[in-house]
Amino acid sequence: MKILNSEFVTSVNDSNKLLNFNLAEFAFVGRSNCGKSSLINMLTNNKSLAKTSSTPGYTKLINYFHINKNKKNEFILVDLPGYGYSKAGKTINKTWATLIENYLINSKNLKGIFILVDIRHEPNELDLIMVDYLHKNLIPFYVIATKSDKIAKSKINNRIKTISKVLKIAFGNILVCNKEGVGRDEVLNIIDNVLNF
Ligand SMILES: Nc1nc2c(ncn2[C@@H]2O[C@H](COP(=O)(O)OP(=O)(O)OP(=O)(O)O)[C@@H](O)[C@H]2O)c(=O)[nH]1
Ligand SMILES: [Mg+2]
Repeated sequence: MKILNSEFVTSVNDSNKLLNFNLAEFAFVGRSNCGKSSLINMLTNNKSLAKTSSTPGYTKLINYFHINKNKKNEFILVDLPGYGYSKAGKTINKTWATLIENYLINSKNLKGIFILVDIRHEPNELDLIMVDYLHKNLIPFYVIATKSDKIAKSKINNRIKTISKVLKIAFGNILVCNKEGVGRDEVLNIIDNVLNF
């Protein structure tokens, strides 16, 4: 699938203000700093689309991006706040969790979630809660191991095995990505298949 244009629409900090574009929507979730915003930029070939930062807890709002506006294969990508950022404090973390949960429950056009995990780290309790939650609520999801350039190629398979074991997701169902473009075609293919189902 070709990405012909991409634009930031708006940020939302209140789950009563979720937007409805009447377009298929795909969202990115995962721990703070796992690479959600960078992946959106990689997929759209637009480095300045989603703001990224080496400081964890950077994305605090729900950010909507309109992709292929007025073109074939038009859709929405959604950058969600990362979970589990310890320094944010309990109250803020709870606000984010509520925002994410309300988004997941109330987004009428949500067609798929990408759960991102940093390939270097074992998925934690919060990742497991997310997988469980999506399973229980019958929300289709895909797991992506990010930042594959940060480890030796020879170690990738072992890391994927660990992630697969911890999350109880089949090895072959975990995509490998990095911000330089690895995994781009695979992720866009998933979106393409959903759009043209
Ligand atoms: N080497 C490498 N660094 C990456 C990759 N993806 C993200 N990063 C870096 O990791 C840091 C966090 O990336 P973000 O995309 O901002 O992560 P995020 O998940 O959006 O973080 P929050 O908004 O805080 O939840 C940034 O410094 C990125 O440059 C990757 O594939 N490879
Ligand atoms: Mg971010």
